Amino acid sequence: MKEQLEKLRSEALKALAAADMPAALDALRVRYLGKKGELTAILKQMGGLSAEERPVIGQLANSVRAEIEEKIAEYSQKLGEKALEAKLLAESVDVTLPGAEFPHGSRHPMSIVLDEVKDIFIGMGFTIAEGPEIELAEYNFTRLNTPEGHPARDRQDTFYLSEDDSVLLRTQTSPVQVRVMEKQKPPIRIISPGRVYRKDEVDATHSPMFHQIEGLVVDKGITMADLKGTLNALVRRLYGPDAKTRFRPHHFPFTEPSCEVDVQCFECKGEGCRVCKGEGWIELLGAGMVHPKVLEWCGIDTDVYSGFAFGVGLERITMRRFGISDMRLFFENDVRFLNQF
Ligand code: 2NL
Repeated sequence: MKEQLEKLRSEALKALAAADMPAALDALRVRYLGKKGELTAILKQMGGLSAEERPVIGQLANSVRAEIEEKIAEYSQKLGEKALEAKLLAESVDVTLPGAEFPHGSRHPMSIVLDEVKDIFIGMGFTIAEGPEIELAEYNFTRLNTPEGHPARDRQDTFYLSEDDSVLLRTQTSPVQVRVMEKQKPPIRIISPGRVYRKDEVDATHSPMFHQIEGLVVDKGITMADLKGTLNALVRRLYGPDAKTRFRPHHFPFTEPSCEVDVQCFECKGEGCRVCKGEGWIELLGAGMVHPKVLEWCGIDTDVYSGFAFGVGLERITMRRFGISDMRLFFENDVRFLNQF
């Protein structure tokens, strides 16, 4: 029995030393020390031993068991440490590696200029007003002193959405301002930027969809001087403090009197060149004193209040601002163009 126990000890220790996984250690524990294991099988023969031999063999069996248990504990801890080390190594990150580059977009030139214009007007106490792109002809035309039959309502120029021409894609953002005047008592100081639609063929300076920024001021004692001061401030903020302006008489149905505002050509300083087509001036926007009928139809008392309004094309001022000669570049989304801003 002594030899059997010694053989079991050396076999078990060899097998334990070769185990490479915690599960293998467990299996060996069952095989050698389990209830139906090899050690138990040997001890079953104890009955045939003499009284002197029994305690000697018993002691040896206990020391074999203790030694195997000790080794199992030792190897099991070692295997655990090895597994943790391997896991940490597999999960390790080299924090000194350069980060993955994230491609940055850039702002659209028209967004840049629109934000500038908004800032300029917010600085003068204006708020931003927005409204629907699908409008009633009532608000887009009639309420702006452009009655049925007026040439500006031509089916050739306007995207009508209903057979009776009562619903359309707005041709200007003025209807937004009419809706504000209807609801809000003066003083009113707003700008209304947004998309507008006209049946134009696409070329370098035309598009069936473009962007307009309209402005409206209604208060007591508003005169043409307020119009000139406000629009001069806009032009000088956009094109520099030395930009020269010219106010020319014009006609719009919704303003009286009306004017167009030109800025002196930055290329030739008024001499006349290719950029300004020999004029020395470049047309920038339209404006005027709000027609009394337009105010009255919104319930504003023209004995007390007066106002001025203006409209400017965002594409046009952006082209002038960055020296862009073709409007189609704004809508084609070519990154070689867009990345330059
Ligand atoms: C242009 C320039 C303009 C207005 C827009 C306006 C708005 C209201 C009342 C009166 Cl609510 N006027 N807007 C005024 C003058 C010019 O746009 O070239 N339009 C065809």
